Amino acid sequence: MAVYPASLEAPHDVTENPMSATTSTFQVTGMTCGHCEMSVREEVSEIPGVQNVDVSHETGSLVVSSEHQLEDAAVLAAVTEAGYSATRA
Ligand SMILES: [Cu+2]
Repeated sequence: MAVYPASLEAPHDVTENPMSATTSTFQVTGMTCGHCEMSVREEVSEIPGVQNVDVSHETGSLVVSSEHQLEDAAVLAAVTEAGYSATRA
């Protein structure tokens, strides 16, 4: 499990439903077009357990659906790998 600084709000607005995928939302900075979205989607899709990636360069939102709770660090690292930076939304 990831450890969060005490100064941050609890990171989960995750809907815990055992019958459906877990969804995590992140805020990505630096994306300017559809190609940026594609880069982020490709990298994040490679994380084991990821089922769906929704990303918008207009809002900077990144919504990751997965079969189990992902490590935030894995998603943030994938976004960094794509060339952008993200924070947990
Ligand atoms: Cu772009």
